[in-house]
Amino acid sequence: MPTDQLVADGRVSRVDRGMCDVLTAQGTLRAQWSSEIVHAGRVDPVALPSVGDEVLLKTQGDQIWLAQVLPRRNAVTRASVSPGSSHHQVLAANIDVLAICEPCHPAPAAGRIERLLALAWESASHPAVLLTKADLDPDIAGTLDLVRRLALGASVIAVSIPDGTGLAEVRGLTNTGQALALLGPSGAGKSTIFNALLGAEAMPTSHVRDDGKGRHTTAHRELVQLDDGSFIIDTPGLRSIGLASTDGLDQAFADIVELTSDCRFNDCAHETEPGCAVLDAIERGVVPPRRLDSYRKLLREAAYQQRRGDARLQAEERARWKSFSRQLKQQSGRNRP
Ligand SMILES: Nc1nc2c(ncn2[C@@H]2O[C@H](COP(=O)(O)OP(=O)(O)OP(=O)(O)O)[C@@H](O)[C@H]2O)c(=O)[nH]1
Ligand SMILES: [Mg+2]
Ligand SMILES: [Zn+2]
Repeated sequence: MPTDQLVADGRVSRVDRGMCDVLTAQGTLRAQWSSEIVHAGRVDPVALPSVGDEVLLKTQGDQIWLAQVLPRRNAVTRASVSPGSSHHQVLAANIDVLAICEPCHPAPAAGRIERLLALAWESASHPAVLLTKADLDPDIAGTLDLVRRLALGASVIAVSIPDGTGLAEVRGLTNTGQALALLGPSGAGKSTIFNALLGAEAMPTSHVRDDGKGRHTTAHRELVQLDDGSFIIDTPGLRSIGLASTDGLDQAFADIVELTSDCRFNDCAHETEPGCAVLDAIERGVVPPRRLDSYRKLLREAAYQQRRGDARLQAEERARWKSFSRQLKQQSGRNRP
């Protein structure tokens, strides 16, 4: 009898330090990370299992081990928040729809939506904007119109849990086997939507503070499978989220990018140049000046993060080369007569 055998494949539903819950055909199994996984995570934390990952499990005696993380179709990744590290953090893996939750009340934050849209495009998941607490917005049609103009190419849905508005549309965003992740600030109503879709109070929710801020009620990421076979992921409220690369910005700001091809100068910075199509659109009220500022700010920030990431990759490459040449030297020393 082999002591080491494959038991199941499945999808990671929750990650704790060194352990994962995995949804499998045999139900939810709790698995410990194998030493290979721990080692890979030391080299690059991005390799560690994340909610949404498809994984292989093995048993050894009574213990279930997470043996392998299968290649990801995509990952929602944010730039490291700690200044000392240039490693990125995977928020969720294999995500088909990234549902950006933004409360209508008191007012949606345009800059935050734009930032998360860039994150969604960068991860190659389809972006949706869920305008939550629509029941508290006296002009929901106006809010929808405003957000649709800055969320080009994304599904924008008004959601209200007390009257069930928008829930069917949210359900319609994914098919069997596809995954939708809820992302947004604390208090936006992510867990309330998660519970409503699931039809159970699986995640605790809590009132927002008097200043309108959430209480960071959800502390871990959690994936569940709905009756229709799709997966949904609840996440803790985002405090800050850095873009790891500039890759999603062209799509998030497709209107501005398209205008730039009409600028008189190829290297137009859209600041004071004559014949600038972007400035002209702002003058005509087609593009709000806030949106150009937002694009510039995110571009600067993401370019910086990308450079940090590239510098880390180069340093790792150099370290690998050094260790390889050292090995060669040792070997040729040993082979000497
Ligand atoms: N009026 C109204 N209130 C809502 C709606 N959805 C959520 N809320 C309320 O908003 C508050 C925050 O909801 P949560 O679901 O806990 O928010 P969250 O985004 O999960 O917050 P964190 O877990 O802290 O990130 C709760 O008091 C909810 O009852 C809605 O559609 N309408
Ligand atoms: Mg929550
Ligand atoms: Zn220009």
